[in-house]
Amino acid sequence: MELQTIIQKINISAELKNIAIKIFENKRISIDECVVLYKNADLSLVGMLANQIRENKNGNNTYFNKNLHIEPTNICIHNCKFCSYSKKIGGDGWESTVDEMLDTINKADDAITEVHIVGGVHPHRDIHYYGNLIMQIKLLRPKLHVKAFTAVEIDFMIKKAGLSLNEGVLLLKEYGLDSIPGGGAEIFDEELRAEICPSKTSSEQWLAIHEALHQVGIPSNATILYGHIETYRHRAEHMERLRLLQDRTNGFNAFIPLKFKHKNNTMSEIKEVSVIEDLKNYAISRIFLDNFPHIKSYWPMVGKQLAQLSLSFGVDDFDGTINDSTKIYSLAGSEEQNPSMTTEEMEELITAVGRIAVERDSVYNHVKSN
Ligand code: V47
Ligand code: SF4
Repeated sequence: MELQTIIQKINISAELKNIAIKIFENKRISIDECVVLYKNADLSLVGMLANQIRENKNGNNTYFNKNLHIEPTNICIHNCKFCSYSKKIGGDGWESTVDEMLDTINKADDAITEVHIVGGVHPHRDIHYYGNLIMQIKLLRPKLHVKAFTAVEIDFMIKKAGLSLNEGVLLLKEYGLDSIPGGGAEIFDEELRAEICPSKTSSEQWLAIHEALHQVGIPSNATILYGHIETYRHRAEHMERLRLLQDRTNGFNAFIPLKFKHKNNTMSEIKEVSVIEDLKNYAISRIFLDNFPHIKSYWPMVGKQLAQLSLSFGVDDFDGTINDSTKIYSLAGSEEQNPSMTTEEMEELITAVGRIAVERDSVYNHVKSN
C-alpha cells in the first residue's frame, strides 16, 4: 500500500492528515505545523514520514567516518549552565600543548581521515595559536581533514585579534581550516540563551559566522541542544532559522540534535527526556529540515542502541569511530563513557538494521561501502 493511502486510512485528526500529506508530497512544513507534529503526532507516524524522506535523500546508506577528537582545553570564559566540563583559568582544568596535540595525531591510525577539534574558549589562546596548530597538522598529515572550532570559539578568536568577520574567516581558511562542527548553537531563542548560556555568542552571530564560512567555501554542521527548558515552538523556530540560512548558502552538511544530559552541571534538577522523545525529535528534524542533506545521531552521547534505532527515524549519519578521544560528554553522563568503535562494530550496528554502512570522508564522498 502506498504511504499516501495509509495516511488516508489511519485514524488521526484532519489537521494531522493534511500535514502528513503535505510532507508526503515533499512540501515544506511551517513552524506551526511542526509544533502540531511535536504535540499531536505519534512516533509511528513521524517515523514513517521521516523514513521516507531519509530514503529519498540517502537511500539505505548510513554514513560514518574514521575520526579522532582533540579537546585542546576545558578552560573557558563562558558559564553555560548545562556544561559539565569547563573550568576557569587558575583552577584544575587541562591545557594541551601544540606538541601534545600533534603527538596524538602522529600516533593515530593511518586510516583516520578527520580530526575534530573543539574545546573551551581559553582567554589566552588566539587565532594565530590555533591557526598554527592547523598548519602543523597539515604538515604532519596533509590529507587529514581539519574540522575545528565551534562558532563560539571562532567568535572569540576573531574579536581577540581585532579582525572583521570576513577577515577572520579568510585567515582561518588560509591557515587550512576545512570545515567547522555544529556546536554552540544550543537553542537560538535569546531569552532562553540569557537563561542557560548568558555570555555566549548570540544566535545572530552564530548564524553570521556560519554564513561567512559558507561564503568562502568552508562547510559546517548545525546542532540543537534539546530536552531542557525549551518548548516545541523554540525547537521549531531554531530549525526555521537554520533552514532559511541553508536556503541561501547550502553550506550545511548535517544537523545533529544533542539531547541535554544532566550530570555534573547546574541544570541537574531537570529530568532527561525519554527515548521516545529522542526518536520523535530525530524524525521531526528530518521532516522539517528539508534542505539538509544529513541528520546525524551522535552515538557517544545517546549510546549505540539508540543511535541504531534512530536509523529508522530519519537519521542517516553515525558520526565517526572516535577512538575514545572525547571527555566532554562523558562528564555530562553520556551513554558511552569511553566512546570508541572499531570499523567492524560500526558496520555491524548499521547492517543489523538493514542499512548499508558507507565510510565517508568529511564532505560525504564515499570512501568504502559495505
Ligand atoms: O554546543 C554541552 C553540547 C555541543 C552538554 O558537528 C551538551 O559533527 C548535552 O556540537 N548535554 C558541542 N549536550 C558538541 C557538538 C558536536 C558533537 C559531535 C559532532 C559535531 C559535529 C558537533 O555539546 C555544545 C553543547 O550543545 N553540550 N554540554 C550537555 N550537558
Ligand atoms: Fe564553555 Fe562550551 Fe562549556 Fe559553554 S559549553 S562553558 S562555551 S566549554
